[in-house]
Amino acid sequence: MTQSGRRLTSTDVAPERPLASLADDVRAGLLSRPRWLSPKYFYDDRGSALFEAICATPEYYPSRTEAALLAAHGREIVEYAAPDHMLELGSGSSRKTRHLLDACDALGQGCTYWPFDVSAQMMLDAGAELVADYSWLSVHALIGDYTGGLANVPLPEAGRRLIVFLGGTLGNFEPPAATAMLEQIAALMRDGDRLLLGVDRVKDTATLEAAYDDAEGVTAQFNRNVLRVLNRELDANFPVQDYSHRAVFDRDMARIEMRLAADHAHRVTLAALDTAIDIEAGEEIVTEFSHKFTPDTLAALFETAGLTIERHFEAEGGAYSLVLAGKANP
Ligand code: SAH
Ligand code: AVI
Repeated sequence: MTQSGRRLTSTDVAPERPLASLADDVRAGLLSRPRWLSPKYFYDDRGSALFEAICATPEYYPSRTEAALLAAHGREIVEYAAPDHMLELGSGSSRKTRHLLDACDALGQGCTYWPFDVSAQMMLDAGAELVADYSWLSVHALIGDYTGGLANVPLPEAGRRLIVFLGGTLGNFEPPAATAMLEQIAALMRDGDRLLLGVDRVKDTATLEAAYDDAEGVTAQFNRNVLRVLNRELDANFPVQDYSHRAVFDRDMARIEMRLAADHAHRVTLAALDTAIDIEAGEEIVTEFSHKFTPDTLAALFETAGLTIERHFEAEGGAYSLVLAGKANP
């Protein structure tokens, strides 16, 4: 554990089960059809900064819609959950979490904060700002990959827990993995503990596709960033600028599919893998799914995971959902 100031600590969280390496994931994904890459590889320092920039685009409504819900209902959420410890999965910049911390502040609810993210620098920078801004707050940054499981998260035994998973990030899992993730969250919860989950909702195709293909091209840069990560980490030579960004809403699957399409045929060498791949003109690599929910699909997901929805805060027109849940049979 490193200590950078008395109220900010950081710990590496060991995966509970072996995780595939980047090399293994890339071998499996890029050699299969359709070709795919895991979205967790977007988030190096540049990717994390680009995600923040996406949140500031006029088209990407999920972030500001969720922020408005947290601003409006943060106090009620904190009053209801009365957390002693708040664990946030995929916390990123922790920007929206401030609404919950402000509510803790206003209610005199002492609470420790446990952000958990694979993007360490972004989390540590955010943690340093939080301890500077909230004099009562201790931040225990957890560095790791939550797809490796949550059993090794070192939460204190005593005290009520609020587990926070914002931004619609659960939607980046395919349905079986989303259920498994909620089950793992449920396994961390005891009587009186709560989950606060933010998810995006199914809506018209134009709004959804614009949110993932902003006019300024920030999302396109974010998408292509995964190829830069492979170039750097695997000594590869993807011609990054020769891939076009695509974002398509598949209504049957209720998900946005982000892809990168090769503008021309080329051979990519991945020196660290001792492999070369021939990519045809127009060939696509799937880089992210972003599933969207309805009240019914949300209810089914929670029920399967053994969680009961206790409060549901909806944005105008059902654009976005913030859900507070407890364990069905604690
Ligand atoms: N919750 C924030 C950030 C969302 S972006 C918000 O709503 O604005 C998704 C975040 O999840 C990023 O910070 C990214 O680094 C993190 N993340 C993605 N995959 C992850 C994984 N497998 N394990 C841990 N963190 C992950
Ligand atoms: C982090 N995650 C919920 C974002 C989403 O909307 O699926 C990532 C993102 N991809 C493109 N824009 C934003």
